[in-house]
Amino acid sequence: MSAPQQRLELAPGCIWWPGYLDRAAQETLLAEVEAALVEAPLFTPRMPRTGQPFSVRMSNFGPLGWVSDEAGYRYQSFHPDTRKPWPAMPALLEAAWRALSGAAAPAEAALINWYDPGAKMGLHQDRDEQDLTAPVLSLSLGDTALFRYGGTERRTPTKSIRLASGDALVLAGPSRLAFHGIDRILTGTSTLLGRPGRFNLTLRRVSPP
Ligand code: MD3
Ligand code: FE
Repeated sequence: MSAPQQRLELAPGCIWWPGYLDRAAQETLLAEVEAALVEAPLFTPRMPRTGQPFSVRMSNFGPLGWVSDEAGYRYQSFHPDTRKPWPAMPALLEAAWRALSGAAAPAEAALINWYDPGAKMGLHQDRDEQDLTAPVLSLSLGDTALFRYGGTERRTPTKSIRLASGDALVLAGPSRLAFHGIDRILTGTSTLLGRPGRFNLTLRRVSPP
């Protein structure tokens, strides 16, 4: 986390910190993610009602984890396949949350998103949290992603940026309910993982303060 830090406000409340994690911090975080995935393997979320699988696979750190299946989107304290509690939140994530979120209460969930080359995430809003006033913090590892964000209505025009390994993005205030998604992964853009693909870690406060 000792890289030179530049803060860019892309939209009101949408703050981008390119290269927030230096290479050593990215390697530390990657090792924590790989260790967590032994205990809490990536699962394939499914769309509510239709059961259509996501192309992104997921796991979580922390007391609560985001899951999705035919029954709906929700936070729960255990892995949907193993039924075991999620692995503990790594110290590095707690530190990034304290440094960047501005939230008084700790994050409760860190969603791990895994993008194989070809995976994408359609334009959506994050509104499954009871506390919609708390910011969201995203950290990227591995190949660069083409990230798209708009406004609080689906028809608002969108802009795109490339989220690279080590980048942090904070979504607060008016940007907290902005539509956003991942159009594609640009393979061959990072040497961190030693294989194509991308992890995104998304930290959230779920319960009211
Ligand atoms: C803008 N993840 O997990 S991170 C998600 O790269 C999600 O995996 C994407 O969207 C990913 O829900 C994007 C950036 C991000 C995360 C949360 C947001 C942008 C956001 C919440 C509100 C607005
Ligand atoms: Fe999202």
